[in-house]
Amino acid sequence: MTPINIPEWQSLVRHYSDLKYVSMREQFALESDRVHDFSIKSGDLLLDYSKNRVTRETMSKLVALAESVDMTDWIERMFTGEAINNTENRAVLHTALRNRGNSPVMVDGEDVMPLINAVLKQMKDFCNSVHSGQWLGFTDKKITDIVNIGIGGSDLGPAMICDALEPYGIDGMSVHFVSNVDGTDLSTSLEKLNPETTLFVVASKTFTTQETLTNAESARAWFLKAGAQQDVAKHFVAVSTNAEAVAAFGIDTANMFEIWDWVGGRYSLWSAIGLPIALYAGMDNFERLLDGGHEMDNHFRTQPLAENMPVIMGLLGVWYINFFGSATQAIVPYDHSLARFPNHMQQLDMESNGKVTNREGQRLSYKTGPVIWGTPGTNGQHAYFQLIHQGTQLIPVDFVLPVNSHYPDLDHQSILLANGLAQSEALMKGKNAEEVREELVKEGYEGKELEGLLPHKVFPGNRPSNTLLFPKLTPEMLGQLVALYEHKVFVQGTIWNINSFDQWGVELGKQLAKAILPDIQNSGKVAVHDSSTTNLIKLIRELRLK
Ligand code: G6Q
Repeated sequence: MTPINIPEWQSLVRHYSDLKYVSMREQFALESDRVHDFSIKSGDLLLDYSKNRVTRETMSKLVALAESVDMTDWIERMFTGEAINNTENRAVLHTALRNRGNSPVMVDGEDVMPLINAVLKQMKDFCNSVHSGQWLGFTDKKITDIVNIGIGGSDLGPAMICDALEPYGIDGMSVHFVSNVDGTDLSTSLEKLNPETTLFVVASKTFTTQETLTNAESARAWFLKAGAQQDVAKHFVAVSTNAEAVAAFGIDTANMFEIWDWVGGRYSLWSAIGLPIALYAGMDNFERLLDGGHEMDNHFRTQPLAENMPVIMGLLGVWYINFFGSATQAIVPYDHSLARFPNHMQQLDMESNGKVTNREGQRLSYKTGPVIWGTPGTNGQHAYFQLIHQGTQLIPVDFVLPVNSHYPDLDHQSILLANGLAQSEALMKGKNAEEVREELVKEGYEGKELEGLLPHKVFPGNRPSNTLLFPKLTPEMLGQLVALYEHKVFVQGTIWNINSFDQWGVELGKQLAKAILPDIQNSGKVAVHDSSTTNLIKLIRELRLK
């Protein structure tokens, strides 16, 4: 299936040529109910998508496109455990991990809910024993520091959530994330820690990832400078699908938390990969996160496409990427604790939809996933917002705005919110030449000086954004937000007819480094590479101090 050939896509092509010069500013002036028509609520979460380059006709054409690719059917196929990850012949069931209704979800004739519930129970018991002090370190001291060793999907999601749940952190418990094989990451984390009170969670779905195993081995060597071999069991637990490799590493499989091949790495924070979250913020709060994810799942599965938040966000993205030619999408949370939210979204989206081949294996002739990036507001305003306002590229922005702060004593929230709203308003409206002239005259400019400055102060406007507004960043809300973006990515993958759930590009990186490692470590003949790589290997050998 090639979406660009279907009549609904072609109809959007024609519609785009009519609409590309329509100004949102004028639309707002003419349409008093624009906000009402272009917003969706799911629980306490509001999506205002009125500041987009769309009309009612655009939205109905986009929804018709979603219908033409059988979106509702695809959603159901995912939720019911069909092997929609066709290149790996796997189901895609992150939604089952947060299926709080506990209705059966079948994979190959087996209901996976009992498996999921058993691991949740294991996590709960483990967290209780760590928090109550029943589980003690080798010198009978309470655990105070959790170190998660993992990378990619086994790091970014839980790290982002732990940052965001900082106000919910259990007293006396700290969490650290070590992912990079650069020794700096592990060394600087361990520097501050006491082996007697540190618990390592080695998180790897495959338990073969070079970076994670290297860091885990070095962490164990660090631990063994203080403790003995038999003490390792009290300080190392694992999360994996691979019990054999966990045992071979020396971790007691009784202290292993199972995940399954139908959980993709970047979708795994809801599984035992979320153990550091539960250890840091408590199992209750981890379950509240699952509740939020489940609420968004219910919305996604039951709402009509035209009132379905992930569907609408996904379609708007397609509109900009494939019709306006946008290459990137900014996600800007106006909440400092969401600093790593754009990073997680970057992996989620770019690893899922960074594809050039359709489900049937044919090369695509249209664009797929955008570059996802962003940092918290207001910091971004003093950096890259210049390009979003006045640059030559169209960059849609998602503004993520919690109304209330977890730190209300400092009366900063109104300023923060005012900034977020001001940016989206300015991007939409821009500032035309007359307005700039009026301003400059008021400031005392005239003549040549005024005319010279004027064009530089004009803002084209008509730059799209979504606003996601909610009362406060609770665990439930965080769950809703992450699930919203997960489903948005799936919606786009479905429109583009790609498999959003494999990641051969990541696998390639894992293979390539292993092939070059012997050339870096050994002094013998360098294997055959391109001349640039061979020369760089030789230089590295010369420059290395040991
Ligand atoms: C995620 C990717 C990738 C993966 C890491 C870590 O979807 O597959 O980021 O999570 O490569 O893999 P392991 O968990 O197997 O160590």
